[in-house]
Amino acid sequence: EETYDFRRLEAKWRPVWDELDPFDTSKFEDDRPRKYVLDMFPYPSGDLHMGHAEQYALGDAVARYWRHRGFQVLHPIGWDSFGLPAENAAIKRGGEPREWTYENIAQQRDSMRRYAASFDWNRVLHTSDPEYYKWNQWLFLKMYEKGLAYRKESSVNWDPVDQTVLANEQVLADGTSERSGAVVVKKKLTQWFLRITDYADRLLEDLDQLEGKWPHKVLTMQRNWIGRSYGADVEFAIEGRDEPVSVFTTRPDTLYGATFMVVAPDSDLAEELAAGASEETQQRFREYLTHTQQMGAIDRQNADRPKTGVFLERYGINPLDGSRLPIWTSDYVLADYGHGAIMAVPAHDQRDLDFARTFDLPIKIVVEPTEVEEGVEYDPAVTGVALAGDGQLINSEELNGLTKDDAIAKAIEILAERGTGRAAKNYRLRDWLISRQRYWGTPIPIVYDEADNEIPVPEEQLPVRLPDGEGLDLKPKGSSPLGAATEWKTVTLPDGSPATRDTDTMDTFVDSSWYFLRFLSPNNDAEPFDQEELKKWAPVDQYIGGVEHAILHLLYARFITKVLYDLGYVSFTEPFSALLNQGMVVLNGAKMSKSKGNFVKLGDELNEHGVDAVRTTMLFASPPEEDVDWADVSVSGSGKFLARAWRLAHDVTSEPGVDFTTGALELRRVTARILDEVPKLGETFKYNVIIARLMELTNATRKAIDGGVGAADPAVREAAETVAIMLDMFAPYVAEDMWQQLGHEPSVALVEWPTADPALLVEDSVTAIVQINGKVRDSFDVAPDIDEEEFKKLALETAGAQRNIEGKQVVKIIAKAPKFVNVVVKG
Ligand code: ANZ
Repeated sequence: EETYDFRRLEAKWRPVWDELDPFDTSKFEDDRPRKYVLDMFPYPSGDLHMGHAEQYALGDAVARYWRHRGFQVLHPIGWDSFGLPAENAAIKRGGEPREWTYENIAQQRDSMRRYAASFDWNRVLHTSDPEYYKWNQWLFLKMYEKGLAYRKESSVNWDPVDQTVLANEQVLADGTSERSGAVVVKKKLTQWFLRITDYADRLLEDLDQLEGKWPHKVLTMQRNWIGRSYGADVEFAIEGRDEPVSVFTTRPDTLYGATFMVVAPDSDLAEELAAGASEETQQRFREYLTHTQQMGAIDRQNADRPKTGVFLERYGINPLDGSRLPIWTSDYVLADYGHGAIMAVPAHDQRDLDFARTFDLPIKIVVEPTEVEEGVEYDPAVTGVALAGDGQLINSEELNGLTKDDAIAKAIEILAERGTGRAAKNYRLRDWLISRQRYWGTPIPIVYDEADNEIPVPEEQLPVRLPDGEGLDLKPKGSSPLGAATEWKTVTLPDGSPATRDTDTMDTFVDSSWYFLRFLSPNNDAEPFDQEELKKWAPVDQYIGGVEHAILHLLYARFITKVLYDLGYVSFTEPFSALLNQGMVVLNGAKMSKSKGNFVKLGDELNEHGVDAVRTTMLFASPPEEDVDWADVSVSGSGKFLARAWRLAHDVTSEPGVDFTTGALELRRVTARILDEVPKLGETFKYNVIIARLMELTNATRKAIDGGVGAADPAVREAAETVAIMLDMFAPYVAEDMWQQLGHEPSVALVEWPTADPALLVEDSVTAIVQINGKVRDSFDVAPDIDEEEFKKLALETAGAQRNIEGKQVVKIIAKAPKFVNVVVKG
């Protein structure tokens, strides 16, 4: 065992750790404080890749760091194992999603064990196990009881390739499906929703608690996604219609400037209004509607598109001044925001202005801008730029002279008095659509009687097991494959009458919305999570994962946590107290992908350089939030460093337990500085700096061994032990082997860091400045605790002082030991 060999170390320590199981949280339980460190759990598509390697190197450094700081750490792992990739793989290759899924899990699990991630392997869960998804169903039923799960016919996002419904969150900015890349279209279906909009205010306001603990960018994305705006609902009477039409506006102050109304083409209202129009208009409306439905959601919200629309030959009445407003339909008004209809104020809203200029509709200024320069044209009709800023109300009767904000308040007051409007809030957030017409997911625990009444499956009958996929046609066809599972879907009610199961499955984001709680007691079959364990560990202290989950997963997990709080199951309202987003691993600045041919295989890297070198490289390359460019790193460089570190332990000749205080002072100081600095660096995830410090300490120790100090000096052992304990965060195999070489028992992962002796942190000398008549003439090194007289004497003895005093008379010496001396001379 004379040379460092990562293969030998990996083969040696894996079985020892398997046996020792050092991260079994329950086994090592005591009174120390606790931390719950959670890595976002993986989807089992194939083996681990470079992205996983980055994420788990980071998450593991966090977990190991807190263990060395004296905490009990819960660091669990499981698999997010339901979902489309498994189903699509099964369709492509034949066979069952189940086989593919569990084979991949087995492979990933082996890779993670090799990767030496410090997980508690006794808490593994798979969301596709009935023992897990039973509790998804339980959660659904609890929410159903509270009216938080409901069924509704609605226009949904439809992925024509995967033939399934998508949540709004799964439709990308360009209107395509996050999953298949297909352009998403709208379709009407009866589906299950979770009432997340009831929680919109809390989801928004509680983000304030996370300021400074979550990345700012993520908080902003969540805020924008919820998208709350304040304004008013205003009712417009419609000629020839009994009921008025409500519009939502953030600018009720501009009511006198409304010159037309616009309804969303795909709203029920548009269809109804069009039905009363001429045959020709009806025809144009139908064509326009078809055109609108083919457009992607985001394309539609692009404000810069040329405006199009159809006049519906109907009129609304302005509730303030009674003016007649022509009603148009246009795709820039969305059916599912506000009321799907707007009052258009072209002078003050850009989209309305563009529309008015396209169709030659009147433009009326009602807010005179505050800052108008003499002679500069600001009329929107001329400039084409709407006046969206602050100003003073004009042309607006009782609102005249008011500022924008006062006018908003006043307009709401007037509308409320007359019963034609009220203050209102609006959200971009929609209820969470969870029905999926796919096989590989959690069955929805509802049956329907012959009259289509919803009947929840009684809790004691859970889980509703997913039937065998064998023999089912999984190909997407617009309805769930489970519809063909005749035997499974047909049930008999207690009164003997027949009923049919819901054949859709749940969005897999339901699975991941609460999995962090299941880790607390994954084998409990009486409850979703154990209250005792909950008290000990939850909420998650540090969550680690990719920024791609900034909206979807995190919002849903926050929502479900609040629901569980309201139901009395948990005592906290936010699931993740702190969040860290790791960067990506890229190659030459580009994202790696198989199709681009710039794909680095993790397996190859591990085989060539070893686990420790790959992990160390991942964290040494940059601060964890930044991307790692694999073209710029030196994995073999990391390997060489680890070999040098390992060699230190090998060379130490003193016995364990030797008195460090008798060791060489200079090296002891280096060690003490690192012991002092690393805990602080770790708190802010500066692992790259920690690794650099360990390199310095390794070099200093080598110098001491090969120089005068020698391998037997206690300071050398102290340094080598420090390297071993700290390296455990990044290179667990090397660390464990060093620890053993140094005469200790495994595992180094459970060893607390020693604290630095404060005496060693004190600088042994400081540099003092010598001034003559205020001019710096020399400097000299002194002990920090030097006394004043001695200090003056040494100052006067410096060459610079001597030279400048010679032949002159010293009038005064002003000294501030140990920093400076000023000698005042004359002559
Ligand atoms: C009149 C007005 C005048 C407006 C003005 C704005 C400026 P946020 O802030 O996003 O909530 N709006 C309302 N419902 C809409 C829908 N379904 N589709 C498209 N636009 C809709 O935006 C609220 C504003 O967006 C509302 O205020 C309305 O236009 C428009 F000087 O009403 B406003």
